[in-house]
Formats: sequence, structure tokens, C-alpha cells
Amino acid sequence: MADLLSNIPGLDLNKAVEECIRVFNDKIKNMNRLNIVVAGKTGVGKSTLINSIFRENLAETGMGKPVTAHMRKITKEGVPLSIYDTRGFELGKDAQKQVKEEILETVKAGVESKDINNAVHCIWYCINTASNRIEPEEIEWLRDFGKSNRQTSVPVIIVLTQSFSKKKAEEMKRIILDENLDIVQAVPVLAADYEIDDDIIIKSYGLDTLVKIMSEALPDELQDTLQNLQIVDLEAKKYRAQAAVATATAAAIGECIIPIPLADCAVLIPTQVAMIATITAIFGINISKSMLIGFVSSAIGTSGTTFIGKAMFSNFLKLIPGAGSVAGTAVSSATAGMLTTALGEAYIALMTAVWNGEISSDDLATEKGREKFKALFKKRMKLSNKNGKTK
Ligand SMILES: Nc1nc2c(ncn2[C@@H]2O[C@H](COP(=O)(O)OP(=O)(O)OP(=O)(O)O)[C@@H](O)[C@H]2O)c(=O)[nH]1
Ligand SMILES: [Mg+2]
Repeated sequence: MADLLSNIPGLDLNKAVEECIRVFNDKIKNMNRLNIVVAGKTGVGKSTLINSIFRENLAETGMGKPVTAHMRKITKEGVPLSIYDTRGFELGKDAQKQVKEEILETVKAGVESKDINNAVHCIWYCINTASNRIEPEEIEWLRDFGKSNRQTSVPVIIVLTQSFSKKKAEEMKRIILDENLDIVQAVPVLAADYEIDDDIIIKSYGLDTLVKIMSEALPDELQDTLQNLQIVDLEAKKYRAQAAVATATAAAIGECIIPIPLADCAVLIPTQVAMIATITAIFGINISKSMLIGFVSSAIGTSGTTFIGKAMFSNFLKLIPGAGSVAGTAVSSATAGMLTTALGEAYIALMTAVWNGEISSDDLATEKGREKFKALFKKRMKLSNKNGKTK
């Protein structure tokens, strides 16, 4: 297989891997920025929520810089997210009114900029379920805010934090929904496990639901960003990554409508590179050159034992009498599509394994890591064959 690849002029894997890292870095740099206002009284659990949903422990490291009297903007280099953390909700009506004005001004400034990177995309209004009650001022605040927000219609999600008791949370949710506020939904969450006793621990829950509900309220331009940032829903990442594989597969098919000579198949590389970079960005994992080279060599293999290896053998080598020269073979759209899907699915399997901690990105550069990945990959492909699909 290594021979096969090296027989294709212009196909330099080392260069493709470097290109992939460049495209990935560009992608992260140019990703649309997600901007969220997180409102609610002190101690409700805003920081805990932010750190539990998004990568990089944002609320701990970046204390944020004050942007208005009652709002700090939390950002971190390389993370396409801004959190507007509010203060002062507990200080009474005047302060609450000011917070409202400041949020509305920030929303308005975003709209006027006509730049998706400056717009406020969502508001999380946090209410502590454990506090046992909803203050009438909070309902009034939400109603007033809804009126002023009618034109701008930034989605507002009520987050019922510290919902140790699901029963109580459901009660609170019903009371809120009965108010007919202009909100997307009220979502009970327990952001971090809650230890009642050494042997009684309530597991965190609801974070994936919050991410799903927000995702439905966001435009398509922010979906990759959201997946890059969130750390609570692996299935959502996989789903989004599979969409990227479908897009790349369609592109590869299009590139080979007129079968291209194998000698020219390096023209397919940018599509594959873009797909790998997009999947990596969706998983929010940092890739290194050694990791990617590890992936390519274990996915394609040198002996044709892997899925992609087999696909290449059956589609290229078997067509070549004597297998002496491969340069004359043509790549059909079916072959190009199948290889792209296989590469994409293999890469999603790899990212999932890294995500689950079954393999570390450093591991991949080692022989042991490659063996582990091959085993994982084989298991996965067997499962997919049983299901009759390559998912
Ligand atoms: N176990 C557990 N503790 C939580 C949860 N949410 C908040 N807490 C605790 O409640 C306290 C306040 O949480 P924070 O996240 O700091 O609240 P905040 O809204 O950011 O507070 P301010 O920054 O002061 O406005 C901390 O001691 C948290 O550990 C949760 O989901 N589970
Ligand atoms: Mg905080």
C-alpha cells in the first residue's frame, strides 16, 4: 500500500498532513464566534454551568474584563466563545433594570455591527432550583426583557440550576411555562455532581439537553462552533461530523464525475484535508502532525488489512493487470466517494476514541497506540458491516 501511494505523483502524505494542520488552525481562527449572555443572581451557579458545558474552564481562568457596569466579558485565546457574565441581580430592582438596559444595549450594538461575531446569540437566565422559589421580580424582569427583545428576538433560555431534586425542578419549570414568557424553554440542570454524603452522590444531568435546545435556536453558521466548544454531548459531535463527511463525499463524487486518472488523484486531497480539519474542529481536539501521520498510516495501513486499505486494493489494484503500474487506472466517482466516506468514518472513530480517553493523541504517534487504534477501528467496522451501513 505504501508503494501504491508512493506511486502516485504529487501525492505527498507528509505535505497533506502539514496542509491539514494549517487548514485546521485557520478554521479555528476563522470560526464564527458564539456570544452568550449568562444572567442570574450571585451564587446560582453561572460559573459552574459555563465550565461544565464548554471546554477550557473559561469561568475559572478568565475572570473577564468589564464591558459595562454589570457585565464582564470572558474570552480565551483560541476559543471561539464570549460569555457575558452579569452581576448585580441580587442588588434589587434598580440594579436589575440597569442590567437589563446593558444587555439590550449589547444586543443592539451586535445587531448594528451586522457581524455575526459581534451579535448576542443566546441568553441563559439562571434560576436556582435549590432556592425553592421564583421571585415575582424575576418573572417581571423576564417579561419586560421579552418586550424589549421582540424585534431583536435573541433566544432566551431559562436554566434551572442546582436541580438536585428533579421533582422540584419540574414544578419550577411548570410554574415558569405557565407564565407564557417569551422564552425558548426552561431547562433543569445539575451542572456538577452533588455529594450529599460519601456514598450518596447525585450525578449531574441536563447539560446535553441545554446544548440541544440552544443548538436548535442557533443559525447554521454557529453549529460547528457550538460543537467545537461543548463538552457534554458526544453524539451531537458525531452527528455534525457525519454531516461533514457527507459534504466531502458529495464533493469528491463531483470531482470524479469524469473519472480522473489515478496519476491525478492528488486533486482530491484538498477535499479530504478540509474534511479532516472540519471533523477535528467539531471535536474540539488539538491535533499534532505525529498524530495525523499515525492516523493515516493505521487507517490506510501498509498491508491493506484495514477497511480503507481493502477498499483501495479492491478498487485500484485488482483493476490493474499485473499491478505493475497504477498510474493508468482511473478513479471513478463511486470509488472517490467510498474512500472519502471510509476516511471520514475512520477519523470520527479516532476522534471518538481520543474523546473517550481510550487513546491519547500522544499515543497515536507510537506503535502501541496505532495497534490500539487499528483494533478499535476494526471492531467498529465489523459492527457497521453487521448493521449494513458504515456508521
Ligand atoms: N454540586 C454542585 N454545586 C454547584 C452547582 N452549581 C453551583 N454549585 C455551587 O454553588 C456555588 C456557587 O456557584 P457559582 O458557579 O460560583 O455561582 P455563580 O452564579 O457563578 O456566582 P457569582 O459568580 O458570584 O455570580 C459554588 O460553591 C458551586 O460549587 C452544581 O450544579 N452542582
Ligand atoms: Mg461566577
